[in-house]
Amino acid sequence: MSATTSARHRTTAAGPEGASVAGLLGEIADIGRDGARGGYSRPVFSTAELDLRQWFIAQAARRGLDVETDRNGILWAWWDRPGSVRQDAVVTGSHLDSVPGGGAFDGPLGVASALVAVDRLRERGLTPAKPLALAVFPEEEGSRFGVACLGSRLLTDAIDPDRARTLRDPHGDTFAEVAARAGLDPRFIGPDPEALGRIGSFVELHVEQGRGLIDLGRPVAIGSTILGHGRWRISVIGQGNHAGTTLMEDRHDPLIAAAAIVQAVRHAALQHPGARATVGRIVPVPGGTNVIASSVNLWLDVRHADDAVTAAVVERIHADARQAAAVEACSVELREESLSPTVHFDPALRHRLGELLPDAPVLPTGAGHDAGVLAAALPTAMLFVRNPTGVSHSPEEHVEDDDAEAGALALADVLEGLAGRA
Ligand code: HGY
Ligand code: MN
Ligand code: MN
Repeated sequence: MSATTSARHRTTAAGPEGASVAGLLGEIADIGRDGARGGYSRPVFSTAELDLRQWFIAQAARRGLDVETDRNGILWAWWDRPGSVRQDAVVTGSHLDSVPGGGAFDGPLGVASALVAVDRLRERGLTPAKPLALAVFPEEEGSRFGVACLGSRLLTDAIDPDRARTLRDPHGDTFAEVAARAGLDPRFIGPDPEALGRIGSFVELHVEQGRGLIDLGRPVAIGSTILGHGRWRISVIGQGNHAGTTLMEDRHDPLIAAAAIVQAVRHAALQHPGARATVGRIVPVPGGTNVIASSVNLWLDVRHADDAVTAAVVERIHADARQAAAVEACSVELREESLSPTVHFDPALRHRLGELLPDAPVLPTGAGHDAGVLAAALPTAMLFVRNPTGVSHSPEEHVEDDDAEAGALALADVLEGLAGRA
């Protein structure tokens, strides 16, 4: 695949009648189930996620959409009149990759709702005046290569392509190697001003990752802001040794320091109202039951509306980490892996959505999204759909069928309002 063209996928007959969001999600319900963790593990370009991509391509083709894969692995399914110029397009979509042991809705709800919104608009007899496109972004969760929203960051020149190519997954495979196996040419990943230039506005529908809509008793909300957030890797280096032959007083055990650091993370967050800080992943090396680790890697996720506070929390944690390491005669390194400032969605677009969905409340989110990355380059907005558990990044994440349909209908209203009728 060359830098400019991209793989096209054949289109066939018109779409299915009466597809529902729940029905579409039911079609993929067995893809990527994680028997060990529960929920779903669908890392980008894994067999599971590739199967989901093929499912989307088939669903889009059944709707007569013109599907292409771009240089960064983003899928674009176009609904426009033959020969029309693809500019000022109204784009909607989300992602299909998941966190380890994630829920069924984070990402796929937005993709399935986009397909059903096309069905609803077709049933209304709509021919959109502006080009419409459905998009699927790779590696939104950053679960395999560590950088969230990698696809939309590449598209918008928000990450150096050389850095992206050399990102490694937990098995040591680089993004370049894995992307090549998925059919991309890693030489050409990177900024794509032509693809970006086609988009007039982007609206992402997503399961709400919180309890706002439950408490308000509404099915759908409009997004206002995305909380600033970043990821850091903390490495503690000690002395690997034998668990049985090393006296306690002779140990330099990085896991001891790491345990203190995890506690320090909670403490630092609590010192700053509104801050959120998490260690969700900790990996001792080599990781043997009868082995004192030689080093430990922890990944830190810190979020706050004020980027200066985020920096202060990280600095506090870094100072505590150095102290904890020193006590155990270990050393510590902190490395920023990604940082996203707080995003305020485009006010004019948000106002327009408010006109189109007058009953929808406006809610912030603490979760990052591709809509947040794209916001640096073009007007973006989000819709959230009620999640009765309020839980996400867990198998307990849920959306009731009726709310899912309400979300798709709201998305259809937004797409029609933004794209207009030809
Ligand atoms: O981590 C996040 O906020 C998003 O779910 N990727
Ligand atoms: Mn998501
Ligand atoms: Mn997520």
